[in-house]
Amino acid sequence: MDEFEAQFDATIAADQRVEPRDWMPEAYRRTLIRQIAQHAHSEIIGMQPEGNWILRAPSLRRKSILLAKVQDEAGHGMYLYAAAETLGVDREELTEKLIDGKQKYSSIFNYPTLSYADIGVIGWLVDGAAICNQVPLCRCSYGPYARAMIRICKEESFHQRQGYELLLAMVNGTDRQREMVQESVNRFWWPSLMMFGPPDDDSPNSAQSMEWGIKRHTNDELRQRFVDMSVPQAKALGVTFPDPELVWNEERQAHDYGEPDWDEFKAVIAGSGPANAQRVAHRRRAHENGAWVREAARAYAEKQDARKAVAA
Ligand code: BYC
Repeated sequence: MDEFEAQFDATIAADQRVEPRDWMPEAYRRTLIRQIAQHAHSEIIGMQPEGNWILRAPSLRRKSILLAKVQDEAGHGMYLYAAAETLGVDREELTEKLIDGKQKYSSIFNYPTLSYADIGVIGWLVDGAAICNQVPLCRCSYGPYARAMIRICKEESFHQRQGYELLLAMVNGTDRQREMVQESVNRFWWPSLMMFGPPDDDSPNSAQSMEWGIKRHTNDELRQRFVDMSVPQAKALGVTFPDPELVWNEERQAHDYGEPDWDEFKAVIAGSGPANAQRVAHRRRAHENGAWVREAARAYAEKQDARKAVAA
């Protein structure tokens, strides 16, 4: 075992990729399963708040953009479940854990979408935060996760642009449309900052995940990057963030900003957010309604196997 462990340590030290065939410490495998499963669940649950507006999109153009985006999120979930399966877990098992409330998904999707401006703000801020967090994951030490992230990040960039483009159209519209954008930004700013996870001194997993090359930056580093990136974009849109402490710090060459409400964050990830129960119940219903598809696929695969066995 020592020889295997030395090989694993050398792979990490040389910044090379660990592949499914390689030996890996059990805790490394468990951490990856936890993070990749949560990430996959987030993509799938993340379809709900935006899917809520597909039938009410204001034009055919907006509807086709939104449909494409929501379908992309389903695809991201599939790449990620496939990456998790290379670690020896089954997609079915992960889905069961999600709908039984035993595995988490991103806090952000427990907030409701109340207006069409939310579609733009989710694209701009939520996908923007996702890109900040996920681009470094393209260099994650586990090969299948890193490769899935490359494709996901390309699509997330399109998602972010479509959100910003929608907001540009709205802020160049009527006063009422500008108010809708500002109202939505007010609701989504703090939850977007929470997407990066708890502050570094309250993040139990960061140090080990960074040692293993799973995470490349701390939660606070990425949150800071996101704040600095978003401020000029808000200025260009003519909106403000609901944070009186947000100010440029010349010495740090970065923005100072206020503290998110970490009690709210803890309540949301513990299942008491505004939409947790609804999100999980909807996912459970969709899973149950899809049972016949899984049964049919299994029956078809069995029939194919039986035919092959007869032919052999
Ligand atoms: N929400 O030690 P920490 C998307 C949990 S999808 C819920 O810092 P870690 C998109 C954390 O899991 C966005 N839980 O953890 C889709 C841990 O609990 P457990 C999803 C959170 O793992 C559709 C505990 O708090 N992105 O972009 O080192 C439409 C302590 O935290 C959250 C990903 O999943 C949270 N926000 O760091 C549009 C990215 N934050 O597991 C967009 C991949 C923390 O010990 N994941 N927790 O019970 C990551 O990069 C890391 O897992 C995190 C957390 C930075 C999120």
